[in-house]
Amino acid sequence: MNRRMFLGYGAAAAAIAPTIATAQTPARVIDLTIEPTDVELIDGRIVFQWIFYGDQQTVPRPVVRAREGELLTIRVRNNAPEAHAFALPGVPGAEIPAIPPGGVGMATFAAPAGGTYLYLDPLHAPAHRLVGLHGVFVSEPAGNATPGGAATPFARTRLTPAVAAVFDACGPDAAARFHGDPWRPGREKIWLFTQIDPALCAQAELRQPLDGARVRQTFAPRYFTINGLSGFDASEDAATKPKGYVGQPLLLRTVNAGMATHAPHIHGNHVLELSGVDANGRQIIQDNVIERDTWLLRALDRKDLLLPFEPPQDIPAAAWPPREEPFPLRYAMHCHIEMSQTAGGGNYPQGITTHWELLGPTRPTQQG
Ligand SMILES: [Cu+2]
Repeated sequence: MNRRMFLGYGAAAAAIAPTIATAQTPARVIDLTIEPTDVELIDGRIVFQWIFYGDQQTVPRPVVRAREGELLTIRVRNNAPEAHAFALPGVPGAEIPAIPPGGVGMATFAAPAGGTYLYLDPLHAPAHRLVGLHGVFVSEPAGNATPGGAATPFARTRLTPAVAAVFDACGPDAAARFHGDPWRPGREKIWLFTQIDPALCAQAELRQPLDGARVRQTFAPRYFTINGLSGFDASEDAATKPKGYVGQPLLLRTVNAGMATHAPHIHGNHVLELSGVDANGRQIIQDNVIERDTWLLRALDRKDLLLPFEPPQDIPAAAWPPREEPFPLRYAMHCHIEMSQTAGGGNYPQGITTHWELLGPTRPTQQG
């Protein structure tokens, strides 16, 4: 396929294409730019990072969205003074091996099965992605309904009976396990976790050679971020904090771009673990869905979970809805790997933490 045939500009984080691409449809072009950037951390410290920017070069780490099967050309401009690369692990053909300083690289591929993916710079792995070059890619599924007719974030051909049953259990039926609305596409939050080692960032800024094996041994994270933020900044970030009424299930797309393991832990509701990845980065849809209050996110893990927005199970039915505690009820999410709660080696709780909010016991549609 001649890549130079594909003309036209797309926006990163753009709306979903209205049609599924065919061989006759030109690829939609998504532009990303790699820029050296100074980033201010939660305690005021400035570190050097490389960042992928999207549309107009203003949006850092843009969420790239596509429709399953859609033909895409990712076009990456490298504005840094050293070579970079691009990859979407688990997606065949989604790779640009090397982009020279000032150069542009392209890869054309079909958007993968519905689900959550991580794009990154694979050079000197894990060095370049740990200095900041990573972001989330979301594929919206084609033909995603369960046999019972419920929408899901996964390809219908990959759905397992267990995951289909979760989405079939969300709905207006009085007997539904998660009584309320069905899950709706777009009702989601992305939680992109990573870690920052200022010493590694300084090496990158000074253009010292980065050796992946050595970085793996010496990486000493001192800052921990969710969607690029830490502590108070993350806990009040609208793009990070799930909000809704009882009966409004929400998808959590959780991704670990770093090297340290995380164990996100959530109060108020259990989450249902729907998907993960195998050792080669290929998507796994769970065939046994487990309710969790804590889930494991190893390096490069991608897990989709459903936050059901049900009445908290610890509250007896006779005491629900609460009469003395006013809504919204706020619940914490914090990582159970304790170092990730700190910043700069000890500043607690300025690491990976956020909140979610239960706005009320019934949805506004029911309140008339
Ligand atoms: Cu806790």
